[in-house]
Amino acid sequence: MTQLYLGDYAYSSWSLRGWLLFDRWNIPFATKMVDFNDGAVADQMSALAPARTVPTAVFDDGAVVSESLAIAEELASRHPGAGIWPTDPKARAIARTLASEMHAGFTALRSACPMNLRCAYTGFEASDGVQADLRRLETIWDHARRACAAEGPWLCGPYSAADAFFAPVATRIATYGLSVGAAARAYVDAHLADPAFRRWRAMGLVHGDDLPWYARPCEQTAWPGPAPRPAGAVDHGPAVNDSCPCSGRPVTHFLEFDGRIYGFCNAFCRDRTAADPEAWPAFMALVADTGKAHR
Ligand SMILES: N[C@@H](CCC(=O)N[C@@H](CS)C(=O)NCC(=O)O)C(=O)O
Repeated sequence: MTQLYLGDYAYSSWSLRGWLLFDRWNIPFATKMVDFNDGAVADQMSALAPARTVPTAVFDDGAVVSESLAIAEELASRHPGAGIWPTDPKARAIARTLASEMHAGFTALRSACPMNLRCAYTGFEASDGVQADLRRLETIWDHARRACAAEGPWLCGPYSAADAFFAPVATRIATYGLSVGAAARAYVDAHLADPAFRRWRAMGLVHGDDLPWYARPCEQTAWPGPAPRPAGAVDHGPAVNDSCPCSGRPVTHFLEFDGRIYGFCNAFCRDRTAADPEAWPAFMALVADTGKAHR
């Protein structure tokens, strides 16, 4: 199975792009985490040199692909029916153009506003460079939507790799309270509500330390996306289920949600579910089945 090397769920914007390219299209992979609090990424990945950044995908044939745009293209070639790029040639060309521009640009926004999925700020002052990046984003997003006659929330028709590339940009606009027009705001909101993004963020809320070098000296405000439904870890069962909804393995860790106790096979599985229960389809299916059984 493809091994996908990822950095921190809360802070690694390129890792989020790489992960979405797999998760959004249900392409199987095994996660290999690099710890941003444990020295240089390149050192932790020395076995894969010259790769030195995350995400890096190692395919079954040994190909090491360490640029997120190349991961998108490789996945599209290796899974031609998946729909990673739009099927319509014109929409595909536009999606590729947008993803490439994202990959190469928006440096003012990227350096002033590092992705941080653990908090949101008020009072952040956007520099002229950041504002210019925002105007450019609005221009190319509007162009894509018009040229592709996109009817849903995404840029080029159905969700494509171009949208995966802009997911971390959307979070920056939301969490730094950056000013954009209504169409761009709706696009940002679609990303924040996307279940795949919510799963990634749920993992970011519970895995790893707070990394102070990503913090900005601004007042914090509430998370700008959908509020997760409340759930919390508990010490003991019994749980309504014997096997973990994530893995099928026997339950060892417990979570209370909506008045019932559910079991999981490890603390991470439980905690990421507690962080945003509705983002995890297998868990919500278990909740629905349990509800039916008790009716
Ligand atoms: N061009 C690369 C950029 C990847 C990148 O810069 N990843 C960051 C994490 S978000 C990283 O690994 N940084 C570690 C370092 O530069 O040492 C891509 O498209 O994947």
